[in-house]
Amino acid sequence: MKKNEKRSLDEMSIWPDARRMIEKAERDGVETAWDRLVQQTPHCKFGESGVCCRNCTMGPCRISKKAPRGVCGADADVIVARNFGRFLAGGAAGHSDHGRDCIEAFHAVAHGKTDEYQITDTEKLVRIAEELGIDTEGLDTMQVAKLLADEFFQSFASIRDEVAFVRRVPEAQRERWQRLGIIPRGVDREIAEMMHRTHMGCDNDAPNTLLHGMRMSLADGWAGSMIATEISDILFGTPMPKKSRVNLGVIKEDQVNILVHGHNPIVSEKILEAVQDPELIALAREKGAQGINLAGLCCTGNELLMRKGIPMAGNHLMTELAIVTGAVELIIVDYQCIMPSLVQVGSCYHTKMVTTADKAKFTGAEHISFYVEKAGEQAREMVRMAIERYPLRNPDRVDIPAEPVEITTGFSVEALLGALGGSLTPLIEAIKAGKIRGAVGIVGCNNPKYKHDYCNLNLAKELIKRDILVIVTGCVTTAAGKGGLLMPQAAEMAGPGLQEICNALGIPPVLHMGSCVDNARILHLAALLANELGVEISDLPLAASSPEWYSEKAATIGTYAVASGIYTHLGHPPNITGSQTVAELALKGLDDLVGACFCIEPDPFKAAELIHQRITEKRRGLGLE
Ligand code: SF4
Ligand code: MSK
Repeated sequence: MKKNEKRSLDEMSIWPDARRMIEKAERDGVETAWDRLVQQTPHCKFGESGVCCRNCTMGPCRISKKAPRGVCGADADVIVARNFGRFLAGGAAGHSDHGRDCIEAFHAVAHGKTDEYQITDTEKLVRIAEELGIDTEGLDTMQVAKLLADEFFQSFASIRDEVAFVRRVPEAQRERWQRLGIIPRGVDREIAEMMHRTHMGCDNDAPNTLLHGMRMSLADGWAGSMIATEISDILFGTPMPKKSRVNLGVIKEDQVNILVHGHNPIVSEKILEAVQDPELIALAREKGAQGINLAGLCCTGNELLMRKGIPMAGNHLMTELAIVTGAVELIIVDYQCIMPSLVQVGSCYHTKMVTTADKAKFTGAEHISFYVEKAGEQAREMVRMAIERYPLRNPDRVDIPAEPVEITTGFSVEALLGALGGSLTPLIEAIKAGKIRGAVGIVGCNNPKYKHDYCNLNLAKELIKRDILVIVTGCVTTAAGKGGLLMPQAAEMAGPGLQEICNALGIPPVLHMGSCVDNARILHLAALLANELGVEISDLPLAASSPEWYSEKAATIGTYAVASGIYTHLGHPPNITGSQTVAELALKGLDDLVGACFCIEPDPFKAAELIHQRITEKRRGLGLE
């Protein structure tokens, strides 16, 4: 894009609800991400290729042909690897700090410090505890929970040689990691070590920095994220298949609308309880509304959708547009992927934003420091705040642009096993018979540099046509849902083999497996399949993709997928193209080391072909072609 080049509406988003709200935003004088992208374009080439270093005050240094080394002597390889290492550290820290917050809440429940939350899935609690070597014989629920909370805390520290869930990884793969020196130890240790290595004068060997990038990302996938997922299931229930709805049409004109946004379900689960409080519903009626409507955005939305079937208003690029409907009273956020602009967009309407995490305050928003000990009272306070704002809504500025689309959600690993009759055998048989050629996890975000959801949706459609089962998480969920792919009837769009299996099991060809941290469910499923077949994950006909990614977390997810042996497609490269060494390692060299690498392809149809080829190679390797 050149500077000041504004794209047409059709080029901005594939969705009618988004386009109508972008037009309304323009009319209402509201600036959106698409406007700001124009202001920021063209982007700095040094930054884009990763060769700008700000790691010390002898610089900042920018590498070019004329100046191939920074003041300290670091070349493009070192600078790109360090920048990428820190980028990955941001992602690993985000997921893992979320995981830590979950352990703290779980610890508080186990130690009786709060009765605001309960252990909902005791069967899973005991199963996970036993899986991690805890002897549960004769212990009551809270005793098991205390031991499991301590065990999880250990995965963040430096005291162990490996994080707890490494035991899920196939033996041969663990040996490979051992040889490479990338078995993840404690999450905090790996992140701190990356910050240390990338300080001026430490790790000045790009491949060595990248190896640690993989180790740290593995700590995210197999510990920080996996722990977040497993604890959330234990506290709030393991997701099971259920129906819900998606798009801006889930916002209701005649109700008090509350949107929850961010990633961690600890706040939003209590908001869900509060909106069902009869006193608050009566108060909403007093104010003239028909009731209180709760809907989700991004991954907090995914958490509530998976477990409770709460409808999803939209993904990353829909967050500003949801407010532009003029019908949202309150947006309650926790952390990650929340555009700071939401405060300004809200101020153009009557929408108030409430922040709840002390580590994620937004200037201009109201802050409520959320404590698990008084979660219920605080949640009710927020819902009351939303109700009080309902009379401030201007009906003339309300436009809810779509009818909701039906979706099916809730495919945890446990739910999938349930649908398969309790074992992976039917899935493995279908893969062996070629009815399902393989599986691909399409994960991640939106990015206004792309036509919104064009790649997310078309890649999923193209893969299912080729009999490749698709699993979605994060913001791709909304794309797949709006495109009708999350319903069993979507089997009609799949190839004949996948269609037959979906029809037999009554499942859609695209399965919703959760939020960003729930990519750990995909890792777990891959490990179960590999263990069942006695191979490494890298031998399986699997791939991952993040077509429209934007965040540090998405890069870390991609890196732990690759390091775990899963070929990973990205729509565009991270900022590493300024180093041939780093780029070649990511796109090729890693294949020899960990059995998988990245591939870059902005066109979803070409990407489907690349993924298909890779899956065919893997099938051949297993003697299935
Ligand atoms: Fe420049 Fe080296 Fe300092 Fe980076 S660490 S800013 S390359 S002198
Ligand atoms: S919210 S990381 S935009 S998926 Fe998880 Fe969506 Fe990507 Fe954030």
